[in-house]
Amino acid sequence: MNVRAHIDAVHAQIRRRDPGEAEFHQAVTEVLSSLAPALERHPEYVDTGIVERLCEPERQLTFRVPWVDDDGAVRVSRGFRIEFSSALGPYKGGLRFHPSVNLGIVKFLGFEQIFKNALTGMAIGGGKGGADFAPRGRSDGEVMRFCQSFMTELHRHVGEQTDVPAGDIGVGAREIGYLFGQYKRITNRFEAGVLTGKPVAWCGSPARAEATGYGTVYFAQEMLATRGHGFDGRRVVVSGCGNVAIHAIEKSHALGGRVVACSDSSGYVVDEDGIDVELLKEVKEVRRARVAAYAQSKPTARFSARGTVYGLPCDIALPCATQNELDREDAVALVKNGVLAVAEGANMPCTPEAVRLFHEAGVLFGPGKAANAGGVATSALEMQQNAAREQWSFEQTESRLADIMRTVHSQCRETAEDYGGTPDDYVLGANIAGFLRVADAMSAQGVV
Ligand code: NDP
Ligand code: 2IT
Repeated sequence: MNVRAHIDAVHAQIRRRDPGEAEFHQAVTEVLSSLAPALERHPEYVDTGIVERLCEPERQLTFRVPWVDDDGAVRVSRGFRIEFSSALGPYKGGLRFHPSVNLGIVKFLGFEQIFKNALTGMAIGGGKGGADFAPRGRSDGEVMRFCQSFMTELHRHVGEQTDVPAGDIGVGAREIGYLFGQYKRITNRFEAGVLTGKPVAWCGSPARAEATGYGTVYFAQEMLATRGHGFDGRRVVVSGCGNVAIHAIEKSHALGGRVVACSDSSGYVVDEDGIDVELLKEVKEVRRARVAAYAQSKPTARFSARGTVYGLPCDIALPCATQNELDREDAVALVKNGVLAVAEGANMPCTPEAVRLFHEAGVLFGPGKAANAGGVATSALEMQQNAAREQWSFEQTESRLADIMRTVHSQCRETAEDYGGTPDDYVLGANIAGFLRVADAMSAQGVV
């Protein structure tokens, strides 16, 4: 069969079978639009239905999560776990707790995770999960009861050799702790490797909390170096102010950049002195307050409830909040202001139109599945440490992370060139390199 017709047929089937899953359709379209050169070179992948199989999760779970709030009222949230692909290892990917979570969003995240995890070169399959539960404004007791109820169902589907969740939006060390405690209680097993992102004090990996943000900056640094640039003296804007954003800011500063803005869903702060990371951590992680509280504590900073960080002049932009947050208008502003590089710390934060504008303008663009792969790669290092009952030093783990990011970067460039693109086409390179590793394993394992 003609490759384009094959890709179109897979697309049509997804649109027919999975109506309304807009983010999943978007993620699939982005990957499939890169795959024609790979399938032309490997017609056996067409004959064995690799693409069609990859677009259908091996298993998808939705479940009721009942819990009792502090007023004694019963609440019912909806939980998800999408076990997308186990071709390369146990399902691996985070849990997102956010009111926007639905099947299409979890499937998009799980689909991306397959290729991201393959790119890291580690033995991890792809999965994702979460719930439409909003931790913001909830007491510790409510979050604990929710996590316990969530794990009471999830425990029968996960395991260190089966499926290994971690954090994502709304799930950090606190939630991982409560989830782990309930898993341990139900199973009567201290199975350290069943979850990653654990605190360093009990079986977590040094540098896991930092890994996604640091890795994104390493990836951006590698892209910039191909044009003789670096972070030193550069103006940087970061969206979000959660786990990924905070550590992206920290590493940008360590490399000599100046991050002048960051945001949350209520607005953004500008601080021409450079964002004070310790203050931001205190605001977000200790006080659990909104980003506006940063501006109230810092005389050089101002808060704006309107507009985005992308309207500010900058050399480097690191979107680290959520999907589709950087749209056409933002991309136009960034290009007009002469941005050199955009690296996605979040998953799919740039709309397809924005990505096209970056390509047309020759802006270096690192797609999330490559640029933010350092988080899950360090999760795989955490699994490795747990299996060996070891704990490495921060320096040793960070140095492994830096090596992995350099390899992901060079793999994207080499693959893009090998398959007819320019080396700067990181989207093409990431999609094909990730796909080939998974497709090769699937071919060897038969039609399963
Ligand atoms: P956090 O929950 O720590 O932080 C999320 C940040 O994004 C917050 O500042 C939040 O603001 C903002 N945000 C979330 N949803 C929205 C929205 N709908 N509109 C505007 N802002 C929003 O999550 P992480 O930092 O862990 O995750 C950020 C991104 O990075 C996500 O796309 C995630 O999938 C991705 N990622 C995370 C990895 C990890 O290791 N944690 C690994 C790889 C990717 P507010 O508080 O106002 O909602
Ligand atoms: O999107 C992601 O890669 C994550 N949220 C991290 C997944 C993980 O298993 O560490």
